[in-house]
Amino acid sequence: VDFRKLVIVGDVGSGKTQIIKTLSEISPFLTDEKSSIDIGKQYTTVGIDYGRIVLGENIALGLYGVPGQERFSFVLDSVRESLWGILFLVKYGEPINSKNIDRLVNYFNPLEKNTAVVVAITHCDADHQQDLGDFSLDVQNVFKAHGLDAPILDLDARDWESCSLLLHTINALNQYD
Ligand SMILES: Nc1nc2c(ncn2[C@@H]2O[C@H](COP(=O)(O)OP(=O)(O)OP(=O)(O)O)[C@@H](O)[C@H]2O)c(=O)[nH]1
Ligand SMILES: [Mg+2]
Repeated sequence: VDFRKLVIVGDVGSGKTQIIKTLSEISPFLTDEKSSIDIGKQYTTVGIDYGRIVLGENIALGLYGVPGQERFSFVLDSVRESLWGILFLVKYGEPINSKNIDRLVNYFNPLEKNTAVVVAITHCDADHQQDLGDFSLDVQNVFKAHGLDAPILDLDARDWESCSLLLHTINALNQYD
């Protein structure tokens, strides 16, 4: 069986754990714990969340959700290599954490390793002062500064179709490079 790895990174509360809950065909291994510091929600990922789906005959995809809080970033070392793709989640309505994006891009180095990168904007269902289109352009520019021309999609991490479309986008990137 061909086993591929998708790593899901991004801000606290952006929906990394939720995507795994939505997509995984096995009951996911989740590492949510009550956060000891105030991050605006009760539970946060402290290890690697894991889910798995079948992509095709003899192809399995492992979904790895890493913690959004930087203090847990040492766990990234176990999901750094041989990636099928990196999914960056950005939460609409919050200031873009470009420092964190920079840190992750430098860490995974997708340009050099030719790893597919897709960016998804979550929480688009809520209204915010900044127009969603403008927000997306700002996000795009953060990646462009790294020479990455990554597709940017709107995503509802709770919605299976929305998450599936995203996988198709990553699949397409892997076929045409
Ligand atoms: N309305 C809405 N809620 C969402 C969306 N994506 C995720 N959520 C919800 O936002 C909350 C936080 O999502 P999580 O998946 O726990 O966030 P996370 O990225 O894993 O956060 P950390 O593990 O703390 O880094 C959950 O209640 C999700 O169901 C979205 O697109 N729209
Ligand atoms: Mg989480």
